Amino acid sequence: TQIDNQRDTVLDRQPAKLAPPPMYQVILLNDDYTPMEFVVVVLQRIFGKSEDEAARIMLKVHHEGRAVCGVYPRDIAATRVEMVRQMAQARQHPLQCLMEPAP
Ligand code: TYC
Repeated sequence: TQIDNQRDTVLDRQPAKLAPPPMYQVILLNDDYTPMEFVVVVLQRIFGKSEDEAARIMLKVHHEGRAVCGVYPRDIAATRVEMVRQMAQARQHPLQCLMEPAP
């Protein structure tokens, strides 16, 4: 029937697999006051980096002004941004963290 055909058309519009979620880069910004060692610890604790990788990212921020710490679905990125802000606030460091849509 016409109704059945309309229903099938709607069902057929569903993709076979879900599209991957939009991804967001979590970015650390440089400042003149946050200790390097604190930034390294943040990258290890919140982003699961090794000490060497954390030091590499910290130095990239220090020299270039910003660097990507990780790329995640929106809610995970937002949670990690908030965790960085809480860690920085707890130690009274001005460390800034933000998220941007991944290109
Ligand atoms: N520029 C800071 C200093 O010289 C170190 C630093 C690195 C701060 C990375 C923030 O996201 C940052 N102590």
